[in-house]
Parts: sequence; structure tokens; C-alpha cells
Amino acid sequence: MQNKYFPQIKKQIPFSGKDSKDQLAFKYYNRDQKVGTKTMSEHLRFAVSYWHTMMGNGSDMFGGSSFNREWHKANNPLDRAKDTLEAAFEFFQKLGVEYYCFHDRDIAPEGETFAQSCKNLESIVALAKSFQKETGVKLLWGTANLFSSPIYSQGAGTSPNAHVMAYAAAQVKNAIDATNELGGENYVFWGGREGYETLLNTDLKKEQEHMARFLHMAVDYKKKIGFQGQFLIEPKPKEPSKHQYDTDSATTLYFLKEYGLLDHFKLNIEANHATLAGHSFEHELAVASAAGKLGSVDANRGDELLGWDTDQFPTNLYSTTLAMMVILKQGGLGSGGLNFDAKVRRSSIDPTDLFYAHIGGMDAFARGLLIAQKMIDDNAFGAFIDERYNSFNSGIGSKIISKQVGLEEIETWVRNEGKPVLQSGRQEMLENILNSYIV
Ligand code: XLS
Ligand code: NI
Ligand code: NI
Repeated sequence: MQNKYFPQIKKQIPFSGKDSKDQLAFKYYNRDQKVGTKTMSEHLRFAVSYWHTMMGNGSDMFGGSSFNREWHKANNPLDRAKDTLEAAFEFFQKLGVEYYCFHDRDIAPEGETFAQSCKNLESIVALAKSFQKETGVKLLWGTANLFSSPIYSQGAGTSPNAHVMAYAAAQVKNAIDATNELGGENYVFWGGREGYETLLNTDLKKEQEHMARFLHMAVDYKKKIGFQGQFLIEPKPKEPSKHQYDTDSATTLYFLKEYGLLDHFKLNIEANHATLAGHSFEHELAVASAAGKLGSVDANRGDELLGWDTDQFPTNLYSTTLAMMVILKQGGLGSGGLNFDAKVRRSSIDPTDLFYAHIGGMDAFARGLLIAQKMIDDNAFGAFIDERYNSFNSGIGSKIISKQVGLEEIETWVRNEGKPVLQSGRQEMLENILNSYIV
């Protein structure tokens, strides 16, 4: 293991158990510990996001960089990218994480021309491939940054300008190639600028048709090159656009269905995007899962008092527990995983803060996993939920569901039966049960 960029961390972060006071150790995440039939690492499949952890510099809307990372010091952008990659793999190994995720423009700098950008990407991908081989760290997903460049200010796949859409398509082709070359297990589409600001200049239907065509071309290309990874769409309601075409799980599922794309995509659900859409994280996971389309997760959290994508590291045990309930119930995330799409705060200026942040997030999900598995093993809520719908298992309920009756037969039945007798939903009691597991 290299010891160049994080000399303050001498060895891989150990597991030292819940009573340990060592803040550079896991209290709950014990990678080989069995939970149900799988190990913790098989359940959780943690990934580091390159853009925040390696490229983040603490800047925000009101001020420039507040961290001065060692790996950002070289003068030449390509040298900087190489140093960053080296630092990244040192970080992954010291943290003991098995996956990472990137945008094309995080790992390799944009060149003067499109061809130069592609060349930069190819050379960094070759280097990443050798680091992956050396360390065993794998690529969870790659994606294309179709939102930072000014050419995408009016959209990428939905730009009113065909040349821009073509540019974005060419960029996606190269990002899929890079992901394929690195054995990426998924490829993500997040429609950063695929939305609109005002209907005064927008043909909403046309833009959605263009987006669908854009995605169909990607599907065709995937088949052509035999890329085995899963395509994912990441819903988000706003920021940067006011109205996004992939607002939330339900909107995105409808879009995929409407345009014949449903078979080719699953969803990548981000906690902070769920809350921005006015939903809970577990709601978005449950909607995707109910459709058989929960593919992967961007694990982070927002702030209750701030209405934007603060991308904080997840620490809320209620949230991680309820998320893991949904994930366990569908039998895991398949080729997906838990990607920390999260950044340390502007004031957390030391490289060691990157370790504290990820340790906290990994422990929060490990605890969520343990608690959720226990609640499932004990059938803490399942029996109650089954019982709540019991009236559909016989009598009029089963006749409705098995299509034996229609409105007329039902009316006759209701006239004879009178008013329904209700049962309590018992929300408070169930919340007490949840608390008894978490605390
Ligand atoms: C931004 C998104 C982005 C995607 C990848 O809000 O979360 O980081 O995950 O493009
Ligand atoms: Ni994300
Ligand atoms: Ni986000």
C-alpha cells in the first residue's frame, strides 16, 4: 500500500467494535461479518465518489477553494489528474472500500478540442486500469459530466441545438467506452441540465422525445459493444434546472415506460434528491423497488433546514435502517451499491476528514443493515402489515381482486352489509417498536 498522500493514516482502517474510542476505526462495519446469508461487504458494496472526495476543494457559491490538496498541486492538468488517481487508490485502499464512481471530466481534464478530451480520458483510463488490477478496487459506475461545460447551459440530450445534442452523445459514447474498459458494473445517466427554466422558450414534448432518442442511442451502443453493466437513471427534481424531466422515481419510471426504455434501465436513488422532491429517501427507494427497478443508491443526506443538495455524509440511523429494509426485502442491489455522493463541509479542511466522513457513513449503513435484518428476522412489522390487508384474502375482498365481481355485484353486497368496521393503523405503536430496535 502506497503512503504518499495520506501519511497520517498508516494502515487500513480497522474494525474495532462498538466500544472502541478510536475515531479512525469502524465500530460496526466489519466487512466479513455475516448478516443473514451475505457478508457486510456483499450487502453494502460501498463506493467512493471521485468528484467530491478527490476533486472537491471546498468551494461554494460564495467562495473559492478552502482545501489545498497535495494531489492538486502539479501545474499541468494531466499530471494533476495522474496524481489525483494515485491519491484516490491510496485512499480507497486505506479506507478498505471496494468500489469507486466517476464522471469522465473528474478523472481526466477537458482538452482544447473534443478529440483532445477523448485522448486525455483514454490515457487516464489506462492508468486507472493498472491501479484497479494492482489493488483489486473496482468501478461501480462511470458517467459523463453533461452539465458543467457552458455548451450544456440549455441542456445536453434536451438541448434545442442539434450540434450540442450530438456533442453530448459523442461524450456519452466515450464515457461508456471508458466504463466498459474498466469493467464498470453500471453506467449512470443523471440529467443535470435536462430540464427547463421557462415554457416561454421550451417545447416540453419535443425535449422529452429528444431525451428518449438520446437514451435509445446509448442502449443501441451498449448492445453493439457488448457492455455488460446495468444502465441507471438518477432522478432529481431541481437544481440546476427548475423543472427536471427526471424529477423523482415515479416520473422517471413513467418516462421510461412511455418511450420504450423500461427494459434497459433501473434507477439510482439519491437520498438528498428524494428529500428535494418532497419525498423521504425510503419512499423513493420503495417506489423504485415496487417497480422492480431499484438498481443502486447514492448514499448521502440533505439538511432539514436547507432546501438544496447539500450532499452530506449519511449519519441518520432511522434513514439508513429504513433504506436497508427496502434493499433487504428486494434481495439486495444486484450490480448496484451504496455510492457516497457526499462531500465534507467547507470547514473540514484536512485530508483526514475524508476518512472520518466515510467511516461515519459506512458505520451508519452497517448499523442500518444490522437493525433492518433483525427486524426482518423478528418479523417486527411484516405480520402487522399482512394482517392489515387480511380482508382481501377472503369474502368480498378476494372476489374484487380475482375479478369475480364488478360495481353492480359490489353494490348489492354493500346494501346488505352496511358500514365497514375499521381497525387501527397503530402508527404510534409501530414507531415505538422501531425505536426499540434502533436505540
Ligand atoms: C448531482 C448528482 C450527480 C450524479 C452523477 O446532484 O447527484 O452527482 O450522481 O452525475
Ligand atoms: Ni448523485
Ligand atoms: Ni446529488
